[in-house]
Amino acid sequence: MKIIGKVPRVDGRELSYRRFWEQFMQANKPVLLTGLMDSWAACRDWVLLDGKPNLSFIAEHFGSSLVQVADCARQEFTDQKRLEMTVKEFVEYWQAHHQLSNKGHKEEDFDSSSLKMTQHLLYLKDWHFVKEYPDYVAYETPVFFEDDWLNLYLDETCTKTQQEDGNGQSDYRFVYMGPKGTWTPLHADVLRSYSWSANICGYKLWHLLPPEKTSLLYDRHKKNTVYDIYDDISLVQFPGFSETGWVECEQGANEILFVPSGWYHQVTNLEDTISINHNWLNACNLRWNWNLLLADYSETVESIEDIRDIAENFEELCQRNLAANSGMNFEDFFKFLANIAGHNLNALAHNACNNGVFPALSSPSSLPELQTANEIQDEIQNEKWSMVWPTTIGNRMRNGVHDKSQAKNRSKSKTWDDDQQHVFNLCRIEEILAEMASQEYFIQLARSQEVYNPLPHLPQESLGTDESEHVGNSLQGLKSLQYSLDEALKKYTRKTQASTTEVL
Ligand SMILES: O=C(O)CCC(=O)C(=O)O
Repeated sequence: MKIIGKVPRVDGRELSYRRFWEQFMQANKPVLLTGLMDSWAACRDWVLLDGKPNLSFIAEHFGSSLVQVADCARQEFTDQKRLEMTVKEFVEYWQAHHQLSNKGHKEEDFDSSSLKMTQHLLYLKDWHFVKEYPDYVAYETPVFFEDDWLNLYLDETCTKTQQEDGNGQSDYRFVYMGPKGTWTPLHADVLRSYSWSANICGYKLWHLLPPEKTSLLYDRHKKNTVYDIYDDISLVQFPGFSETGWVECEQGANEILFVPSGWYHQVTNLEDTISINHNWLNACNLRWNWNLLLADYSETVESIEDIRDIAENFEELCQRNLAANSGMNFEDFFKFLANIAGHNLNALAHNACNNGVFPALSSPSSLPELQTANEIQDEIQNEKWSMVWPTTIGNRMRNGVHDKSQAKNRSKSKTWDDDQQHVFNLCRIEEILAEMASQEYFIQLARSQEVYNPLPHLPQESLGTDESEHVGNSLQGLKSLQYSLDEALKKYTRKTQASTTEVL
């Protein structure tokens, strides 16, 4: 395997949010951050003095949790075979595994229970620890990873019933733990999200491939990617693999790896290891998510093209398959965007009140009036707000270019003032909404006049009357939201341009 570079190691205490944003998050490059975990309870409670996992603590406090465990010795389709067990059972397996390794036995020698039997190598994965133990604050998300729309949205919308029924993902915050030798096969992250992975104890070896090289991983039928990069890969089956060049990362305890969108990676625990990881989306990688959905959608349509004429509702069937295969369909994505857009509009209004720029709204008691998108939109359109928009950044915001004079001295906090960040977010959301509105799925939904209103509070009057006779609620929602964003952005840009002219 050819190694073409190492992931840079940066002291997180010396890194500004702005530099992280520019050099890693927006640039989509990996980085290993140190010095950010000193105060975490997990680093204190889950680790023994010799740096090994404190398995007794884990079994005693969290033993009854039911978790997913991957058997690293068994492939099942494109992943490892999954089992379900309690944390207590997993810890028992791990302790027995230690005994075997210490005695120099081979696993085949041991067969007293099914779990301790031959050639199992078990790795606890995807444990929704924060959801399960909200009162035990094991760690704090570092500021660099706080702009997380995915978990924000799921925390707000995923009901307890959905969680209990196992319908949909409850959140994307996980704990992983496993003995030396456990590993995760080659993959790019779900929804093409970013991930961060923090080692509480142990040691991981990562190999990462830049996204522009992804095509080299596919088999000759362009269907599947390589499963295990350390295998003896057949060049007949995977003709591009020999040309791959990998970025390597050796991650020790108390180090956090930022994994950018679309980078395929394979991970091996070189020691007994516990880690915490989150997947997340924001304005910088939203496009990755949308492009993946579009690609997966095309694939779905192609795969069932032969039943198009006999299917009762072909488009709906495609969307159902898309949700099952990709974890999200167009409607889910739309609801997600609408929710986040609402947050950003709401925050713009909120900040303006708090800044006291607009005294009539500065008393906290007036804030609840601004809680619906409709009300916010009315406010945003009001001339009174012309004083609100920040004065330093103009159209450059649309390209995500920072004003170099901003936030020089704020090493820990976010770079932009919040309003600039919100406008940037809204620009990115708007671009994608415009593309969504042209998708057959939304057009068809609109024509079918189905009662579907993901955003009952969105303004309806912004639509042309002719059009609104023909379209259903879904498209109305989409258009209304786009209209709100357009107005907000126009206002922002107008004011910014005016003040730039004044300065000149
Ligand atoms: O730690 C592992 O085994 C896998 C983690 C991973 O793939 C990720 O955080 O994206």
